[in-house]
Amino acid sequence: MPPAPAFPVVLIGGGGHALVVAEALRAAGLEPAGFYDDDPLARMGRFSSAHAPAPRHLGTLARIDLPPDVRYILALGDLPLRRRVAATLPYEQAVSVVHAEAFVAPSSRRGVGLFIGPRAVVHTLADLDDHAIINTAAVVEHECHVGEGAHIAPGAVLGGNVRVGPHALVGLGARVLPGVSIGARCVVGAGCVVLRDLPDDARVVGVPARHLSK
Ligand code: JB2
Repeated sequence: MPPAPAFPVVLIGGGGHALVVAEALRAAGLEPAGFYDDDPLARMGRFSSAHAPAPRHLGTLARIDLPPDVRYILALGDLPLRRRVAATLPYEQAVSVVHAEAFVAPSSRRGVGLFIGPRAVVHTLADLDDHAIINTAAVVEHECHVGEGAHIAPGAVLGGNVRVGPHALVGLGARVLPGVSIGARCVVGAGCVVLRDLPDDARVVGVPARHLSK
């Protein structure tokens, strides 16, 4: 289990993704210090346990007021929203949350503000840019590059040397063959198998992947 950070961590978001991030924090022995969400009744408010009350609602996403000794993690799943909110927050206060049961190769390079979920694998010399999400049981094989704010969804697999552009989504259970490049902001549908490079903003579905018309 990684050592618990020595400062309070707040969650930016209070929905389903925030629940998963909060669970990973607890697995590392740290209680979330609160959450920001436009909805004060967001689901995070129900995340109590026998040992800890539910995290407190601290304010809306438009008014995030972080004291200098507090760290945050983006805990919103919506990629455009994450990007907008990240631009308003102090970079130096972002913290990564890595589930205690993830495998993260020591040789990998990791930016800040990452979420790496349970059973995820980040393999040899993989390179993760800031605020990427490597979700539950996703596999990022050797020497992959995952761009800023990109999301590798639960169960998705990137073969060796895959490149995923910034703010792209590789959907649930998708497969990307070794050496393939996925452009910025692409959306790869659930279960898709990507055999060839995708340009920026492509949206693909199916096996093998085919482009959706605009
Ligand atoms: O403009 C907004 C917005 N403003 C505040 N758009 C959206 N989509 N959400 C907004 N929110 C807040 O984000 C909502 O008040 C709500 O609390 C939260 C979204 O919660 P939800 O559970 O719908 O989604 P999520 O982003 O936490 O998780 C999604 O992405 C994850 C990666 C879900 O699809 C999860 O199933 C998924 N694992």
